[in-house]
Amino acid sequence: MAFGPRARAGPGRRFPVTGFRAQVFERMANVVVVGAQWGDEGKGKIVDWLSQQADIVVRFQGGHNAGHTLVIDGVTYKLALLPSGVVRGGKLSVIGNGVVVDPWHLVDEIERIRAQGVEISPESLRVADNATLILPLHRELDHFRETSNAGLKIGTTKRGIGPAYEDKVGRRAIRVVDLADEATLAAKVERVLAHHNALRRGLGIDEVDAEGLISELKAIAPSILPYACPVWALLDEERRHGKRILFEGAQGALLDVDHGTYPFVTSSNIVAAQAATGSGLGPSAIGYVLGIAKAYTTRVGEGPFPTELHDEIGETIGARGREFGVNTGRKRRCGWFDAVLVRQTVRTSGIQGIALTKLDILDGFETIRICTGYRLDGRTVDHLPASQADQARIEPIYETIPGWSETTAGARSWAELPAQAIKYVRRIEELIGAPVALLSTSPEREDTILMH
Ligand code: 2SA
Ligand code: GDP
Ligand code: MG
Repeated sequence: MAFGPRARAGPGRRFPVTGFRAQVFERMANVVVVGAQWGDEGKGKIVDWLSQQADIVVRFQGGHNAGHTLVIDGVTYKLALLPSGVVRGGKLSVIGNGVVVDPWHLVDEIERIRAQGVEISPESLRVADNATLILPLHRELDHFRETSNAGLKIGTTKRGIGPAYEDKVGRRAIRVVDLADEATLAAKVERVLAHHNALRRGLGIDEVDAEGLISELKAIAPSILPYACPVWALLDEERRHGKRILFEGAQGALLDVDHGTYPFVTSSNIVAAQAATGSGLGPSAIGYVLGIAKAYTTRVGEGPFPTELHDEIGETIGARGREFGVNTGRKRRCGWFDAVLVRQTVRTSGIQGIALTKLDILDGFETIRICTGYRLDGRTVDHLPASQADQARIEPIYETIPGWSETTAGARSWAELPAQAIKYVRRIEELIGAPVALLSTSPEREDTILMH
């Protein structure tokens, strides 16, 4: 076990403290930022905060289902597909092969962010030539599945993410590089439509015309191809030249297609190991895994949520925390901090430190609850069972701790925090088995406390 130089290891501390400051600021490790809950933990803010130390920011999974909010000097930027590093000058932003790219959305988002005064060019943004494209037919299928009564409703963002990943794994996807060659494109379109038109006939949806799709793709190609390159080679080369990479996760580990609350998940791997696969680097490129967790829990879409609050407290947290989808505006479900789930994601992602966000939203609560375990058929379980039926039946076991009446909003040092807030943070550390490396107390970049 490696203990960092400023480790707070001591009596009762039963987890390794891999010094964040030492790893990230002194040893200049490449950091993976991964959501430790169901997404929307505040990754955008933390990636932006960390990007001052990085040369390159890489997205490695998901697509424009992500919604990352950055507030810089009072200006709000809402990103979906573009890496958060894009708003900082002098950084290279990379969309890796693990991402599914809607080319029409990409062009729109570039324009939207440019309109906010941000420069984006093929010098500052690269897209993996082997990334999978999201086509209009993927969006239509996603929308159909979510709105018709056929099949399971997941509560997706209806952006075509799932169907695009299905085609990738089904070996019929059209990739960015295919836009460069007309003959290949035509053959690929024929192949993908052989599958989709058969499916659409069965579902009673109009078939897609091959010529129409080819001409749409040919029209968008010149706007995408200048950004395309073998990202794996570029990243490897830059790494060897000492450039520092920040891997920006989207969604959260509980939405991971393997390790999440399946089938109520997204269609990509989200856990930290995906940073390697989804960018074309080996796992040895990863130096530090930072999990992001909110001081409470939210989820958007369907699926189990053991600590969900259906009362006034849940409404208060949602209203104070402005818990609405960044892209879809959907209301997020809110509940108490679930230490069982975060403990699990600490393990499945190899999280070495946590950035705990939105502590300020809990200011003023008389008491605060933390879920420490689950009860299932009279037994106590210390993890989320894999069985869907068990997930639906588990009941949270809570510990209640006193809240604090002072404000933590905008605090920039440990010394500014009320004693009870510190106790809450310490209890979370104990329960999840990982240190809180960063604490965030407002949407603003500078309202971030480096803990060790
Ligand atoms: P999809 O569209 O196939 O990935 O949906 C599958 C599940 O994944 C969830 N999901 C998300 N959960 C939280 N935040 C997400 N991003 C946006 C945001 C969402 C928005 O930051 O607010 O604007 O509504 C995100 N993306 C996917 C989704 O809710 C399904 O449960
Ligand atoms: P992401 O998907 O993980 O990047 O998170 P989102 O952007 O979807 O949602 C997080 C929201 O919380 C955004 O509106 C952020 O500006 C905001 N936020 C981040 N950290 C804090 C914090 O510490 N306190 C408060 N009040 N808001 C925060
Ligand atoms: Mg989000």
